[in-house]
Amino acid sequence: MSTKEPKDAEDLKRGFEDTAKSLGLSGIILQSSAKSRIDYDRSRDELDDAGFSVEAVPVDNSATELQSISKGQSIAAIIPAYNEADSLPEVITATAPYVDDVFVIDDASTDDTEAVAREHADEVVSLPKNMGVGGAVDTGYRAAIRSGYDIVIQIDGDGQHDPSYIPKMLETMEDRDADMVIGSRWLNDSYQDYSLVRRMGIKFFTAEVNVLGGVDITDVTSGFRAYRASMLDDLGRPANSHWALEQTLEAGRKEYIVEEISVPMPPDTDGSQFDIETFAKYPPRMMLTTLKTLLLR
Ligand SMILES: Nc1nc2c(ncn2[C@@H]2O[C@H](COP(=O)(O)OP(=O)(O)OP(=O)(O)O)[C@@H](O)[C@H]2O)c(=O)[nH]1
Ligand SMILES: [Mg+2]
Repeated sequence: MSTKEPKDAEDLKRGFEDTAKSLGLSGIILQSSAKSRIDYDRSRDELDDAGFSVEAVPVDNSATELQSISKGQSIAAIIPAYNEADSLPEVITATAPYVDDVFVIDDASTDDTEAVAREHADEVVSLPKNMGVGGAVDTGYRAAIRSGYDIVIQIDGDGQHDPSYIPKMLETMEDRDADMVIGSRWLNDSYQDYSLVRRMGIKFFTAEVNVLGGVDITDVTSGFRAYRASMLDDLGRPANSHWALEQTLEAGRKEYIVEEISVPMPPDTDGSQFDIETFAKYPPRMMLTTLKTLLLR
């Protein structure tokens, strides 16, 4: 059950109860916030004590297997979002069970992204002007570091990244003692659905980072990542264009351990930043980013 007006919520609740009673049901569990998964066992126990209807008890993340994977370390998800009002609720809801808190960085969207984020996320940072993906993710890193989280998950707000891969990322981080884990579309078939130009670009710059940064990865432009906050704190602030190249190269050169897992990632046909102009500017800007990282970091 999710609605903005409290009065409507009460009406809706009564409506559900009346319908359930008329159907002869023995009780109902109501969920007013879609932020967490429902702990059905505990909700049923509460229902036994409370009567006909009860508010759903959320899954307690600290009790889940996930906490044993991440050894009790605190985890924040950061979601950069620019005009993602349609996809954002589902992304937040699906991410929340795997982390302690979900931060949305609204990059001065012109649609309802901010309102949607405030309804579903734990924390919302609203940027006063559009900063681009690099600026938005860096704002998220700083917010998570300031709040003392141990691990940061970065996931896009457009629905391209499947949050159910987060446990695998955390497991890989622990098993391989990694500082960064990247979700790669090159370790499965999904890269084949991207345009030839885009694939060539990703291939080329990934090879470049592998050679110059001493890492061994397949998908440097992926924005689905897990980080140790201590490493993020040690890296410089990535500039807006090509934050992923800059960040991965710097991490490699500073000898942080960068690992990957396979994550299927369909191309985004809606609202992609990869228009003709971006393609044209891509190679020189990537080169500049590389030089800057090599010389200044
Ligand atoms: N395009 C764009 N995205 C932004 C901006 N600020 C934050 N974002 C968010 O950053 C994330 C990545 O942006 P995308 O445009 O999806 O970039 P991408 O996934 O590398 O490219 P596509 O495969 O074309 O989607 C999304 O969640 C965006 O909403 C911005 O100024 N422009
Ligand atoms: Mg995208």
